[in-house]
Amino acid sequence: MEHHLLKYLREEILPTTHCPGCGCGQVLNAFVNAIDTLRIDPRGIISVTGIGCSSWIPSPYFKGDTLHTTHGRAIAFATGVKVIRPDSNVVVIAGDGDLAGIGGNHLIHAARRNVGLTVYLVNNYIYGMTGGQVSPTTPFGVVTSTTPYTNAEYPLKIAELVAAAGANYVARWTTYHIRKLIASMEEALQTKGFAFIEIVSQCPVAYGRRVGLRDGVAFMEYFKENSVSVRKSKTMSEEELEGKIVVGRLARRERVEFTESLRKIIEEQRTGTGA
Ligand SMILES: Cc1ncc(C[n+]2csc(CCOP(=O)(O)OP(=O)(O)O)c2C)c(N)n1
Repeated sequence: MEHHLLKYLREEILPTTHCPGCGCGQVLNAFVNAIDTLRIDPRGIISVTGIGCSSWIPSPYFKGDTLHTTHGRAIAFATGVKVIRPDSNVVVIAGDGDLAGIGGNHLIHAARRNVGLTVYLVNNYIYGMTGGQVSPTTPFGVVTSTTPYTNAEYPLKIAELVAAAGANYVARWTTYHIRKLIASMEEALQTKGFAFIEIVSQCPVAYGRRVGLRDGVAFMEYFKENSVSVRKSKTMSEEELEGKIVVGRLARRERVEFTESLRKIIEEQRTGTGA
């Protein structure tokens, strides 16, 4: 990390607990880069996390207020924070197990309501922290600790699902596309309404070793070779897209943000001008 960005971190507790080659450090680096470029005061950011390795990205390292909640419930807590503190930047960072698995229902409905949250879902295809169990984004046919004879389930296209649910901003990038990811994180932070980025990331320890990708470099090569842009994907058949990672922006809308609508209704009722 560039030296001037260390001011956003609690240096006294570095290095982080993440394993060598893990993508969580890249995501943290991209996050503070985006904040630095936008000149956002970290004291105005409230990060909310669930449970998992990726939930440790902001908590405890990022020097802002952090709410480290229970597994799967980050978005529910974050919605409460946004309702009470509508002017703060509420950022959720958590894993695919947390946000798409146990917390999947909260994710869909926060997108539908268009709650003003910035959500970075770190998709490492696995439950990393607990040792590599299958998750809703694990590819079909892969061996995990809970699918020793290969995974019989198809993975969820989580970014497409969030876009279909109605979020104002949706994108997908990998940790290989670090500059595009930073720019996208900036767009998400500036979005009024629900902003979501699926960040495809690497877990060499709990996932990679089972699929022949043993370190961070192997993952970078894999992400580079297997990503296709949203634009190109539109010219490809479903068979051609099999195993590909579609990267880019998937949605951008201007629907009214949830807590804004809520405050408007409250104000109308208070002044007797509402329905
Ligand atoms: C209610 C509940 N169920 C299960 C767990 C155990 N648990 C801790 S982290 C985790 C999954 C982590 O995977 P993910 O959310 O994808 O994050 P990662 O560690 O891969 O970044 C699980 C199942 C828990 N802490 N609480």
